Amino acid sequence: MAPIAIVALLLLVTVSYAMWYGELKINGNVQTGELDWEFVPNTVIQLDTCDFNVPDTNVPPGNNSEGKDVGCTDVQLVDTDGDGDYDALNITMHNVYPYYYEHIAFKVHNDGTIPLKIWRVIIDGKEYYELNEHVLHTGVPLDLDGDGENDTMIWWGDNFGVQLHPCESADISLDITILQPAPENATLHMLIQFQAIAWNEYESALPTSP
Ligand SMILES: [Ca+2]
Ligand SMILES: [Ca+2]
Ligand SMILES: [Ca+2]
Ligand SMILES: [Ca+2]
Repeated sequence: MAPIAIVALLLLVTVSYAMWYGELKINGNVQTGELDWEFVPNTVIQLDTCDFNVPDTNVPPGNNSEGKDVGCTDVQLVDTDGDGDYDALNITMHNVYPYYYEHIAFKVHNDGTIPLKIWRVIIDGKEYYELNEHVLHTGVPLDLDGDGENDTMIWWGDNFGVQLHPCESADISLDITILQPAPENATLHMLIQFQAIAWNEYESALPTSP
């Protein structure tokens, strides 16, 4: 081979290698991007705040025909992992009673660099997955006062498992109903933590038997 041809070949190989290496680096960056998300501050909306007087809503609707304001719900955003973003709801229901109903909605935002999914919630230390698919119609029963009987039911709104690209946000909501075994005038508390996962790890990270 003529020396000029060898130089040309070497040049071609070098350019190809540089292009291939560049592509690898780009893919590598996608894989190792930052998984980060937050509750957007000031997006919490609720039916029955404790900040001012609101007539209680009961289920079935119309139970509270006199429009009494007996109970109320306090919602605070908490940063449980100390990364500077809110990731949990601290919910305290004051003076509540069977059939008391509350609705809470908020926005979650992907402030990292890779697509993610809201993966699971942890309520007072217990993990829940795939909330829409498995318990949409039956709800999640909870025993918040620890007497062995479920006293509270949660139904989740949409957007669990939804894919959020960087900078995207989604609305998530929950309905809370106090059940019959709850005592009158109870103060019930729960901490609901949310955890997200990289979009491509979501399926493999779900428990096999929910
Ligand atoms: Ca975060
Ligand atoms: Ca109220
Ligand atoms: Ca946090
Ligand atoms: Ca209970």
